[in-house]
Amino acid sequence: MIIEVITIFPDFFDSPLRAGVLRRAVDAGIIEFRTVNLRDYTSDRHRTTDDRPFGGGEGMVMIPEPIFKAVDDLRRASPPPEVIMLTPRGERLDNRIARELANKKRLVFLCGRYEGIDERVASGCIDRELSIGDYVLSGGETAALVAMEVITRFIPGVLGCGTSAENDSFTTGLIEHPQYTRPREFRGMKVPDVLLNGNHRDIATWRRQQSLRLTYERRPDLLEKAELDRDDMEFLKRLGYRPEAAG
Ligand code: 6GU
Repeated sequence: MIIEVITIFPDFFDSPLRAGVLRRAVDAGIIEFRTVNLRDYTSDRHRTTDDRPFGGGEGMVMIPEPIFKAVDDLRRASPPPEVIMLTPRGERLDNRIARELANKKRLVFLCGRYEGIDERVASGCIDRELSIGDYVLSGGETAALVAMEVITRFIPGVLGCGTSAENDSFTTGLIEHPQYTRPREFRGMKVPDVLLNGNHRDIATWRRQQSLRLTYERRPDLLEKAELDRDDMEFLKRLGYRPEAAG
């Protein structure tokens, strides 16, 4: 997959791409990443990318011309990319969308500044608007990084053997069970016995129940969509879960 990011802060992406899952995906040749400096598509001496809003008001608005030029340029590629603008008013990014985007050959992310982008960009230039949550970032760059990481995790071969984003919390529909490692006792806090006795069925049952318990306590909304069997339901009922009343 080729990911191109249109931004006025290309340096922003340097260090995040030198670590973790994104770096591994780049090193393995699974993704190719390029930044596109929006200022390279400006046509005035000052390399202007924004201007004052018509109608007045606070803040500056990104002008359409450099954005259209940059996107036109990137759309000439084959296959043509899906062009996504990061903005708090977009559709909320989740695992379903990440999985869908992980199948694309090319993505272009357009990072806007929060104060605004000329509306003609949304109506005439891009394919889709995405948000990463109900809060405001001053620019789309951090959101683009989040999107890139989430999407990359769903590309086959990116996560190590045996692990995959398909087993993670929210993909299975439940919060993950707690994990422990050495030492067996730390500052008086002990690792649960069940994890130490080597009975794999007991361990699996314990983990499933811990997942259910954590999800019930912290994200009961997730239980409505999770795949639950009879044992799960019985366990949840003992905790006080009442399906009809949930939400
Ligand atoms: Cl995608 N952009 C900005 N600027 N703020 C956000 C966001 C995106 N998602 C949540 N807040």
